[in-house]
Amino acid sequence: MREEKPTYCRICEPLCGMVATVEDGRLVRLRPDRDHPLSRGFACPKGIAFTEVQNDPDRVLHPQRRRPDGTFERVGWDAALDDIAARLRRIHGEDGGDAIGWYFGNPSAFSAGHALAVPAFMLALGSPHVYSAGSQDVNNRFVASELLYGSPLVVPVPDVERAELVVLVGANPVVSHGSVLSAPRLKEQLHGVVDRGGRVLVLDPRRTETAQAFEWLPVTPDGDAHLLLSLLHVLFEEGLADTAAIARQARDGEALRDLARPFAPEATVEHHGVPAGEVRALARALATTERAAVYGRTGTCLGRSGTLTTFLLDAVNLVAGCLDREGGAMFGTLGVPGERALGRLAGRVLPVMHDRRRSRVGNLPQVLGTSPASVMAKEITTPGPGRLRALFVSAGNPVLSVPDGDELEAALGALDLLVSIDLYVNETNAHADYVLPATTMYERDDFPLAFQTFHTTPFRQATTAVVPPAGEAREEWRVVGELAARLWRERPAFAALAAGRRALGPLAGRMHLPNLVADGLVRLAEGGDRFGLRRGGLSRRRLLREHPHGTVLADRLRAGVLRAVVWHRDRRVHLAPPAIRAEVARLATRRPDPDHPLLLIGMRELRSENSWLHNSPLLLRGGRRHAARLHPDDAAERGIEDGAPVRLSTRHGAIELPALLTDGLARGVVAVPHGWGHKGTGRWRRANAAGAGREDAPEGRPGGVNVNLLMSSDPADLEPLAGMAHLNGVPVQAAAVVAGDAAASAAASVA
Ligand SMILES: Nc1nc2c(c(=O)[nH]1)N[C@H]1C(S)=C(S)[C@@H](COP(=O)(O)OP(=O)(O)OC[C@H]3O[C@@H](n4cnc5c(=O)[nH]c(N)nc54)[C@H](O)[C@@H]3O)O[C@H]1N2
Ligand SMILES: Nc1nc2c(c(=O)[nH]1)N[C@H]1C(S)=C(S)[C@@H](COP(=O)(O)OP(=O)(O)OC[C@H]3O[C@@H](n4cnc5c(=O)[nH]c(N)nc54)[C@H](O)[C@@H]3O)O[C@H]1N2
Ligand code: SF4
Ligand SMILES: [Mo]
Repeated sequence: MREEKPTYCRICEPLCGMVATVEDGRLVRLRPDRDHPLSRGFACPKGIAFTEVQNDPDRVLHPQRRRPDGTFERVGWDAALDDIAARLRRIHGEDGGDAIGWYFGNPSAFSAGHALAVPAFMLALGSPHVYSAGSQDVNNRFVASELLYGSPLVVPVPDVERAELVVLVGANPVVSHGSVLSAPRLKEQLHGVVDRGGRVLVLDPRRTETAQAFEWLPVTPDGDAHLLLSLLHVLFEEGLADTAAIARQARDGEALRDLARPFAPEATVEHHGVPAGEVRALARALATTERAAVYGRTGTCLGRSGTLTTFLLDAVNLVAGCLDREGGAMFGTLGVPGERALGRLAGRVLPVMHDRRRSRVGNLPQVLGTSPASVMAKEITTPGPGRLRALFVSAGNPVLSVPDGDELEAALGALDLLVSIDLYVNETNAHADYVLPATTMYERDDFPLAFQTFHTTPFRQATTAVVPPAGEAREEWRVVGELAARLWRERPAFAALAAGRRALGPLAGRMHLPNLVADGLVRLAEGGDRFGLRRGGLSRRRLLREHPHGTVLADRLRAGVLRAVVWHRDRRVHLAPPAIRAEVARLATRRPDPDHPLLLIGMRELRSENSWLHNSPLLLRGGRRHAARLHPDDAAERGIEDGAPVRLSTRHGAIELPALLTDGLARGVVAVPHGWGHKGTGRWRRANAAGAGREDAPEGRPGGVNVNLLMSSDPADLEPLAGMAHLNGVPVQAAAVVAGDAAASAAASVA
């Protein structure tokens, strides 16, 4: 039987509508959904290629247990879970919950069940060892929000569809499709700004795909904090600040002005490289354009001052009069009655607020209940109470995604238990005692819980599984539930769960907790039926039945909601908290590194998703290779030739990969994509072989190299407020690899 089922893609944040063709229970094709109100027939190559992930012969379909010789053998679910639980009980008995940890990777955010179950499990365990991709991505955004608005979850999104000026700082939406904002067809919307006579300005060290389509203002990596302070300086000192907005929306405007005073654009140009005249012109444009929005993403998160930088992005929006205004930086709301009060209550009872706990190693603050993943290796290897002995990794590949993967890989060997839930054997769980097979996004009911307030057009869509789980794949929340039920003697919360399951009997197996949560949210939120109080309103079931392609709740975001969303008691944005003042002071301690005169930045590729789509033939077409982008003049000075191997070294490590010379970079900048380095430990056969490059190119490493071997996991090198890894603007040296050295240094980069 052949069926077409509307659903949505969950690889990245626009959540594009998809139509899945299913034949006899097997996914045979994915095509963009023309009837999706927002994506309207758009999908990118990754989304289309997902059929190949779904049906990949390299997928893990049955629980795998490590044999003493390091290979895996198939075991039954019950045997696996019983043994894992027994070993957890032993570790818990010896060292308590504090010895058990969990790292959840990026795809977990796209699964309602996963995102709910893992934090709940770890909360019940009481363990501080909770880690996520967030400390390599976005945790600084949450801390900045808490400082500004009192809530980590209040995050502005740019109202691109009504803006006349959009300033993109360290974001490349033409490739990334937007992040911490959900808007399919974002590229088209940006073109719309220009078509209306407006401007889109891209502040980036690389002339990215987005910069090529719009106006490019090259910036020096990690200079954004200085640049934004200079914008504030000009806004205040030239009398351009929107004093009415500051008086209405904020407190401490004067203190912010004092903070920005020493940062005249002429004094900061050495840090950001943007001529002072252009900084002044940009400040004036922001102040005089009615509808303007400044937006930043990973390029502003992964430097040395990510929290400060993100804080300043919002501060510039506010001071220029663009915050909570149509066409500016706006706030999405759920529309749940008593949203602010409920949020504040949740903030009080759940350990989500900033700095409720600190890491044992490095004394770094937790963000949304998670510690910096950069210290995970040392948490395993540093003896003493609270040492991490058992680790779960779900939907993550930290050996490739966090600083110093070699250190982490070695540390994993010192664990008493490593369990992974994944689609594949990757570079991380290759070292696991158990690899448990996860369902793909098309094998589960779902609702994008984490992204509801990031839609630039208020929107709801839910989906049911379009195909049954392949093999013995299971959803993460069910695995977590099975474990919790087996650990009922260990923690009261688990005992309650186990008792509940027993009381419900066979009914328990049919209860779908994530669907119940999604239903509750849909019904209480804007457009919902409020459990019968609002006739014709939405429930999850009605959403599925009557709006299988999703439904737009309102044409646009509402302006003037700030007082309703800010959690601070005074309902104002706080513009100069002590933590931010300290971060501004810390800028003065920055020193150039003369031994490593270039600056390394990251970049994303259209046909990759971090580390995990390199096994798809469609996405590897055309002989893709992993390469370091260098400016021709920087290369010439060092005798580096296009296509020839280059050795990059930092204070922390060295790698070798082919050079790709391009003048689409600011001078002094080197750009390398992350997520490569498939060196054969993982079981994805094509990924291991990929990345060797063009037929005629000199040897690159098959599978590319792990750029994060160049990054520091030293707690002293992490950003102090959010524990962010320093992955952009890293001082680096580049050298041509001399023939004959090649073999030796290639060995070095593998070691
Ligand atoms: N195709 C594709 N899409 C993806 C992903 C993928 O791997 N592939 N990953 C997804 C994920 S997990 C995320 S978090 C999002 C990220 O979404 P984005 O942040 O939009 O994606 P990036 O391409 O990393 O863009 C960051 C930009 O910052 C620039 N940059 C680097 N350092 C600096 C700096 O110091 N200052 C400034 N101003 N700019 C700097 C880089 O050159 C780059 O262009 O993308 C998501 N979408
Ligand atoms: N140098 C540098 N490093 C970076 C970045 C950078 O810009 N520069 N970006 C950082 C960012 S933004 C991110 S988000 C991280 C990503 O870092 P991680 O989240 O640690 O790693 P991913 O490569 O996204 O790996 C995701 C894993 O999840 C699996 N998976 C996919 N779908 C599912 C599912 O539904 N269930 C389960 N259980 N597993 C699934 C995949 O098979 C894969 O093994 O990398 C970070 N690292
Ligand atoms: S842009 Fe992201 S959500 Fe849309 S189809 Fe591509 S991978 Fe899927
Ligand atoms: Mo990310």
